Amino acid sequence: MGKSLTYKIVEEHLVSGELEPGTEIGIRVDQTLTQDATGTMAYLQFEAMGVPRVRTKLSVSYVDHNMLQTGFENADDHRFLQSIAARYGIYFSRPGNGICHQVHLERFGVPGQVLLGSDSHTPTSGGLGMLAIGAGGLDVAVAMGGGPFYVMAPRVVLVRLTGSLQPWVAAKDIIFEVLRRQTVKGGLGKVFEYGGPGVASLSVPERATITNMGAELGATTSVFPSDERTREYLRAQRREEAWRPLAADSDAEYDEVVEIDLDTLGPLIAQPSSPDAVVPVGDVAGTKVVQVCVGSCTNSSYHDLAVAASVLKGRKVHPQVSMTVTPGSRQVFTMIARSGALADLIEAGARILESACGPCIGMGQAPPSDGASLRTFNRNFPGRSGTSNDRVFLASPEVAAVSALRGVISDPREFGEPPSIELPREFYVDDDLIIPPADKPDEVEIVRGPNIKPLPIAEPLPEAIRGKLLIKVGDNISTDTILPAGAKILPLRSNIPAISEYVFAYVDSSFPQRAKEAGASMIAGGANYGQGSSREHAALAPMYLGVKAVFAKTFARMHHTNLINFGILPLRFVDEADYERLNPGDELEIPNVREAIRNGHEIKVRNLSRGYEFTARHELTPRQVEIALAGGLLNHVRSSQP
Ligand code: MIC
Ligand code: SF4
Repeated sequence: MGKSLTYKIVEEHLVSGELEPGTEIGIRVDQTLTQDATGTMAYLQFEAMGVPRVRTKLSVSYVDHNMLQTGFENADDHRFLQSIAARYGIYFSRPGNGICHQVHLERFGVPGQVLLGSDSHTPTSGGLGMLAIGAGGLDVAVAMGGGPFYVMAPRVVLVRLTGSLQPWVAAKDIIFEVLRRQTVKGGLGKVFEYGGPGVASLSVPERATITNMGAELGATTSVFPSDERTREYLRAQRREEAWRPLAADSDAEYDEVVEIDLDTLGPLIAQPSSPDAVVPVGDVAGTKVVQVCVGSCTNSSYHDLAVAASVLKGRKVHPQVSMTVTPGSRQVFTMIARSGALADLIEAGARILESACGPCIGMGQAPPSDGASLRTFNRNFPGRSGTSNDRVFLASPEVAAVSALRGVISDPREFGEPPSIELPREFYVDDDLIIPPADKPDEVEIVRGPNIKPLPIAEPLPEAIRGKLLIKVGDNISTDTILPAGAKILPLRSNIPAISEYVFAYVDSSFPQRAKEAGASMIAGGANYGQGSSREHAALAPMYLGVKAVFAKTFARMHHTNLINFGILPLRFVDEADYERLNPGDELEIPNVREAIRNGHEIKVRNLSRGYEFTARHELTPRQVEIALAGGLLNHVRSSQP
């Protein structure tokens, strides 16, 4: 039987376990990336491990999220990150150089290598044939120290593309179609591997849009073959030597096959407030929009911005619409400036933002009350834009640009001739904003501002856990709900005591206070609890507030790992009726929990307030049981050091 591309790359990197779906494997990591909002913690953790220099082939630290400098915090963090990078052998991509995923694709991604990044959209580099996986900062810190990355051996889904994209239909519509069919829960434990004759028609930036937004499936990652298009892209980046051809065997077998005929695919749109609430654009055409944003790591390539510019050229953005455009990198910014596309955007009335995440993470440009916003981004979880009760639609740059002119959501096929964009044969290459590590690392002083507080560490798991159930939430709760981002909260990412005041801020602002009063507490959630971002703060801050266990119907992959890494037990309801029976305020007890998690997967939980017992289940691997017993990964790593 032939092999999938995914398994070929995994096999080349396998250091422990067997390729049996659902069992844990350890893989060697070639490259890591961090961004500033997760990076400060990741580097504090790396420092705590006492490793003198990164042991990867390449590690890059980006600054792209916390860009607004409304106080000293973000600027201080940037200096800390720059000094840490110089000291420990890490490349530092300065603020202004671009969004981590876009820059990594352009300048560092290597087909066939494994990339681990402390950001859920790390799979962007899967567009180049990398196995690129998002994880919590602590897992990335361990990988920087030379440790393997542990993950469940995935099931592999072939997304077989036939035909070619029709005018006005974009790569974004392909991933929307996958999301429409598979939903935000459908990707758990799976890698989405793209193949079929339609692949050759897609450029690397288009492929990267698809693998980027594959994160919204909850998938482990997504990957494209490395072919002549990949070679062409790397050549344009003056990195052809990084190319190697990679593909699945022609007789490869897959766990599942999804067929998409590009000839029949039309423009799609995700409605508020979930990336899988996908319908044809025509279904919501005519809906008034007051904001249109083009950018984010999903759609900020030269191609994306050139498409928007060519639609807007010689026309004006609708007077009721505020339109922003964000180039994904300095490379893209320079290229649209040189090609004239930037002038077309400015003349049309678009507001040009610096190369960063910006509105995607609520760093400015929160939409007005009751106004719909249309964005080319990847996520529209409730409140993520920075406005509560927001109404955010997600769509391609084509749909966004046409809608910005008309002031209402529009099917671009009614607009006329589609833009025809040729990718330049050579991209603008200038790595001056990427600072290599210091030649004399011992002389580098780490700069620590007052916002950088020491890492809180959990206690080893006690013999029994007892605590109050503080909150019960529904299905698909994202980490944006557990610990929101945005311009006000993000600057506190390196200060856990301060950021913990915002846990569940938009759904129950009394949570932090009640958690502190309770001393020990628990949380109950529905299916796919903790979807979305990799932010380990959504585990760290609850841990700091005394949360000991989270019960849920199912967990999203990264959050499940983050909870274990920070000493909180993730437990699944065996019988979903037990979710219904629990009430906030109930006093719960897990007796003999240390013994119970060692001896099996079933855990008895007592509801002391209402006098009944129910069974929950843990899905920790034997290695994770040891981590949980130690009170988290840092304790575990330390206790296993000689
Ligand atoms: C996001 O898109 O939600 C983020 C902000 O990039 C996060 C990381 C973070 O919370 O810092 C992610 O995707 O992992
Ligand atoms: Fe940044 Fe948005 Fe991409 Fe996250 S999804 S890395 S916030 S651009």
